[in-house]
Amino acid sequence: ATTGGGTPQAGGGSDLIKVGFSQLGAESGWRTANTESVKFNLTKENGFDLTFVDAQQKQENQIKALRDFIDQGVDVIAFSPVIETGWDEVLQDIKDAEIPVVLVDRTVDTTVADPFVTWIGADFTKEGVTAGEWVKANHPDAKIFELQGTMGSGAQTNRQEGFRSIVGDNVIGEASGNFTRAEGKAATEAALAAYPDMDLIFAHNDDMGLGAIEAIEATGKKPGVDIKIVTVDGVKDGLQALVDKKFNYVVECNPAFGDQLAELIKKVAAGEQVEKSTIVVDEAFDQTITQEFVDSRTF
Ligand code: GYE
Repeated sequence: ATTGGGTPQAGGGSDLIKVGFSQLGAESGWRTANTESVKFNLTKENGFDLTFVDAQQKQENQIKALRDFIDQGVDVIAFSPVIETGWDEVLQDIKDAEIPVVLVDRTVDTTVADPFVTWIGADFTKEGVTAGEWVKANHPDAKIFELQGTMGSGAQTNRQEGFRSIVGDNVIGEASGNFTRAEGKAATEAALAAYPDMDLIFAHNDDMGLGAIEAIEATGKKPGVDIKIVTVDGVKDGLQALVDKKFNYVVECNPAFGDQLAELIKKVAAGEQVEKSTIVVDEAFDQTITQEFVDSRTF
């Protein structure tokens, strides 16, 4: 409740902005850092009454959380959709309840008109292109295995599309590792057997690349040398692997945009005009980064 000039509002009793945030999970270092950044910025001191719910990478959990937010009559709903489709009904219900939606990180594909007020996240297609261009310039004959993120997520479909627009002809195999270290390892074990001549892995995130390192080392091969590894995210563990020369190239995807999110939510709650999208700016790193740089990384 933001209006009323200090008069207590029904149910709220304060001028804090009631925000329901549905996080999709805790699958990766990126996600953990993103959650920390959200919680660090959406505090009472900053004017927010945050309800945070982790969906454990299950869409049904997310839909339930969103319905609970409608029932609670929050001022703003923010959510990171685990996959792109399947939101039509709940988005329509949120719209009917006249609760503004701020889409965070991943994207939706829906038939609902104007399903969200604003979206903040990274340009996943560009991340894939950046990775592809590095491969094309440095390993033009690479035989690539693509370790995909959660199938049907914006981060997977768009990174794949961007990457393949540059080096699609070099991709000899693909499998999903669901953005987790354990599944990335398992998928790489299977790939090492199925595609013995693969010599480069493009992993859609650091965690799956870190799982791939374990699988490669278990066969006696050298990650970063016998099998090159290119990833996306640039969380501390990923950059450490780059300094250790087990990763070859990392395209950044910065998770620490909770401050920008807080500003957006404030404006949306106040009914102010906001940009339809906010792109979080990313860099890319190769093996020339220093240990000091990695040590100073905050996520
Ligand atoms: O790259 C990955 C996480 O949606 C950008 O999700 C996010 C991705 C991120 O699991 O590590």
